[in-house]
Amino acid sequence: MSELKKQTDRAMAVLDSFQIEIPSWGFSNTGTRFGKFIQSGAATCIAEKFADAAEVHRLTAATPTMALHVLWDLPNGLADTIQIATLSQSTGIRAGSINPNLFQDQRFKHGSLCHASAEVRGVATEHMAESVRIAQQLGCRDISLWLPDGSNYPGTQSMRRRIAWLQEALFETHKLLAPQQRLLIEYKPFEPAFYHTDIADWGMALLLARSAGPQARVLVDTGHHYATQNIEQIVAWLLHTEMLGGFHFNDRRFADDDLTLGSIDPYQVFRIFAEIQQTSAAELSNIAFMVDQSHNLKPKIEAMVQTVVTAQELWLKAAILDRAHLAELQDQCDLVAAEELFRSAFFADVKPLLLAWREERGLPADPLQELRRSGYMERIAQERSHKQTGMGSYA
Ligand code: PSV
Ligand code: MN
Repeated sequence: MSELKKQTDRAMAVLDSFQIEIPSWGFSNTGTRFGKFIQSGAATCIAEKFADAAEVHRLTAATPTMALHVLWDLPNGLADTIQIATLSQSTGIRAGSINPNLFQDQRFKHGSLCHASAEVRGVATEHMAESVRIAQQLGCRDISLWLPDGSNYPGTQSMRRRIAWLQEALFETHKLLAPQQRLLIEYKPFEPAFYHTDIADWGMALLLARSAGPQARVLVDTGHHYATQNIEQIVAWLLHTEMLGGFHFNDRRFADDDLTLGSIDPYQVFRIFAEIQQTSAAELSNIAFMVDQSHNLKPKIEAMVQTVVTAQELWLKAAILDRAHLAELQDQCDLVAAEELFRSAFFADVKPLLLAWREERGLPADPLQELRRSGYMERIAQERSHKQTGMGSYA
């Protein structure tokens, strides 16, 4: 078999198995804290979110699941799972991770699972339980928790007592998981609180996951780090300790900017992917790849397709890295040769391989161009423009 044929076959398998979950909130009108720009084609209901997700999957064949946020997508909780299951059937898009929402209820102003009041902690813990029930009803593996709790001013909260409350709540939630389910714990060092957040970094998330129980793992959102932090090293540690549950991908320059994956620093995504690809296929299936972006300025579906295609390209670049050769060069401490080998995979043009895969799988050669050609965006803009009610202003 020729080298080229071998490489192409391998690329086919790599792309076949690469799937990335897209978020329901990436299709509706969202904004910055200064305001919203309303898009006439933005999804206005859960049915439209499923339709848009199906369009992304039709074009890329890489997004069979959509993450759901409980209060945004299932405002009536468990009762809404019937509608979700029907939409899932009709669109072919499965419900993905279930995201509890502990940041909208007025009672959570000073915290949810970490609130000083046992009564409020109880309300939050019950929301976690409802999220587990929703996930069970929909056959979803992951309950993906991001905790907005924290404080803005030194001395106003006991960080220490809050650790214990949080451990207890996560332990209680973990008890409810079915055997194949997981609790993913996402960390973030800022926002909405700015003095301390209760799960500020991967170390805290790891310790909390450990104390919650064996089905808890850490979720890495690439936008949730201090500037210059070495995210691939965090990934290496989490892989090594078998505690990596998944990712929320997005790009940033400053904070949690929600920019398109790879738009600012594609090399960082490559480095993360290269780290992940050193794991076994079994371990890989335990890592949930998800996008956490909601585009305020770019057209939403275009931005999502652009994201997925970029992820596929970078994943493929990481896959063609000659790992065995790299290991030899590392052992020899041949710095320049090792770095060049690493960089050459990043700079390789994988577009022909992606194109070959798309042709073989009967997919559009250029998903973005096909999206424009299909007229989908014009159609939804026409159908939905009169339904856009979102307020544009901040205050
Ligand atoms: C918080 O910034 C976060 O990353 C969490 O994952 C939330 O669920 C999501 O964003 C909401 O947009
Ligand atoms: Mn996130």
